[in-house]
Amino acid sequence: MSKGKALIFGVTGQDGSYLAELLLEEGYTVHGVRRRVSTFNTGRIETLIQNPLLWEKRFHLHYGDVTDMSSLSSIISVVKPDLIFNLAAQSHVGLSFDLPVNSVDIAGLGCVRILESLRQMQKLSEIKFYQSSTSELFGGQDKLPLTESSQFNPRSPYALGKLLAYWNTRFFREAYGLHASNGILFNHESPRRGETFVTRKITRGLARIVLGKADSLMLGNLYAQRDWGHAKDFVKSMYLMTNWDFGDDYVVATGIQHSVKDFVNYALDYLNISVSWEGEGIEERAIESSTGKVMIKVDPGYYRPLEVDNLLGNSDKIRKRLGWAPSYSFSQIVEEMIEYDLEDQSRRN
Ligand code: NAP
Ligand code: G4F
Repeated sequence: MSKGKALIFGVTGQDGSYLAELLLEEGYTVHGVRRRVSTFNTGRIETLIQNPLLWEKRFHLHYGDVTDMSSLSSIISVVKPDLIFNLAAQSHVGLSFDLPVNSVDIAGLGCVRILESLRQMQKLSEIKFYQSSTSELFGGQDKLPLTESSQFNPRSPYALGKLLAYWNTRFFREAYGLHASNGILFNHESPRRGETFVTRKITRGLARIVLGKADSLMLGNLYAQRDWGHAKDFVKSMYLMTNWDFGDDYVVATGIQHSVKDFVNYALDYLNISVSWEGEGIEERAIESSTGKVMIKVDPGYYRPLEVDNLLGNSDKIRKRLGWAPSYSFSQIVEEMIEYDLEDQSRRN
């Protein structure tokens, strides 16, 4: 028997796909919202669609968009969910500087539209709501490590949109008694990470170089520091939040920090590639020791108008109260992503 119905906005993304798998394992019927686009966007949930025991039995998809309130009301009234997870966003921080209105609309007003649809439909007492908030809210300016009470200092249109969603989620909890939680998620990665985020760009780019499909890899700020975990661990935290007695806000982080350059060096070591780093700033590059070729270069085109230099989280609250803990180490994440990209790239022409 189904444990209940979960509705996921952003089901086609990295986290949405892992969350759908987790909820199905936990016994839920899962409904996901996908956008109508001109290319396939269901690659990450293809195994669920192809599974005859799940597809349109315990796993369903609906066309919708968080910028279109009428689609949200109609999906919610058809599905009648017990749990709603809002993971929908234009989630690329760098791109949000070029698409500020769209990024704020999806990340910020998207959450307002979902919760306002629930309020108008008088569904607030029947539903538990989860919002994917972000460590980008902190902007890397406060004392580290960052906790639920650290100061917010958003430094991108993406973070500005997420700030609205964060406060709107709290507002619905406090004003209307909704069981609503914010996961203040630090960076999390996996082989399903979008190809333009830095970790996947590195593992995919190096795999292509190893296979002779590319000569070099161009990166931006090598010295940004992030607290990187695995997406599979992070989606567990979302489920735990909706299962607790009341909604609340939680930092979700590993508590371990690495720079972009550390990530590159770790990946190179794993691939047995020896390089020497030379130059500084936009002249910095990694030269392959055996060939003398430039393998990695800095391209200032990837610099952002405002950077978040330093993110490190303290997740004591969720660890103590909900028993959450990361299970993947940094090295396991890098290795899994490299192995995936080596195999994936060798399959492609
Ligand atoms: P992702 O791979 O970029 O997935 C984003 C999802 O949102 C995709 O399913 C995307 O659909 C969907 N989406 C975009 N615009 C939409 C719209 N207008 N209406 C409905 N759906 C829309 O991101 P992720 O890494 O899985 O992250 C999930 C959420 O957590 C995001 O909100 C992100 O901002 C937040 N977050 C992520 C991290 C991280 O490190 N991964 C950390 C903190 C917070 P398409 O597939 O059609 O594009
Ligand atoms: O991988 P990134 O693009 O992730 P970023 O900006 O930290 O954002 C991710 O994590 C947030 C949580 O903290 C999420 F809310 C957000 O949705 C997203 O999932 O960049 C990481 C760092 C940045 O400092 C960036 O400037 O890597 C630096 N970087 C250096 N070279 C690069 C590159 N980033 C990208 N995307 N591409 C580069 O070539």
